[in-house]
Amino acid sequence: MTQDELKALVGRAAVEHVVPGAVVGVGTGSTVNCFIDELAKIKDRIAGAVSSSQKSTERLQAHGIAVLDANQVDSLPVYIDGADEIDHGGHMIKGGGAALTREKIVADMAERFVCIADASKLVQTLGRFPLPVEVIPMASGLVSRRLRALGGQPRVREGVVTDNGNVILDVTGLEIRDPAAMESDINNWPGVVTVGIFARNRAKVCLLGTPEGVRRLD
Ligand code: ABF
Repeated sequence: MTQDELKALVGRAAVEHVVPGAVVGVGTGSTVNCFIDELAKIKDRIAGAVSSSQKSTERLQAHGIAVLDANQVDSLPVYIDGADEIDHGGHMIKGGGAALTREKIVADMAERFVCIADASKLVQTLGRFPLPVEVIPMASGLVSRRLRALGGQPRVREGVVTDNGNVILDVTGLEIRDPAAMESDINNWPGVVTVGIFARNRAKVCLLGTPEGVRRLD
């Protein structure tokens, strides 16, 4: 099976996790695009969606799915999104698409994060994928120095300004053995908006696309 077929497989499987009658949180990326296309088939059974990016919003609306402002929504039973890396505990690196801040907000609103990914995203230890950190531009030098002190090599992502007007540092060379500790440490540095470690908001369920079918990690 191709990687695209594996993404389509988990996109279909994710529909079973949508709660009928409720608003669903929708992430970003090519795997989520497959999910959105499947969600369209049951759009009459949901109350709408909260989206983590402009791209997903456009795709949802093109299917006739109502996209609600996050501030209009009090309860979100489930958030479905992809990842750049996921470990066996459901901790993830996200932000390859630069939407990490909105993704973390919607993930935090939701009771349950369902991660959908092809099996190549599963790792023993997070860190091979460069860790994205969204930073207020004035602090990029300061934050870069602190990331170097942790053993990482940060680089400003060229040509990218986030939806929030900030820059992204991509950090290579980190072995993230304690995702929760590193997430809260980096999050506390002045100038950091969001670090792309999702440990506090880790996936409760991960649906992994494999050639043998959907593998579920709880
Ligand atoms: C979002 O999209 C991001 O957090 C992650 O960077 C990316 C995964 O995209 P894809 O499904 O295209 O690999 O979920």
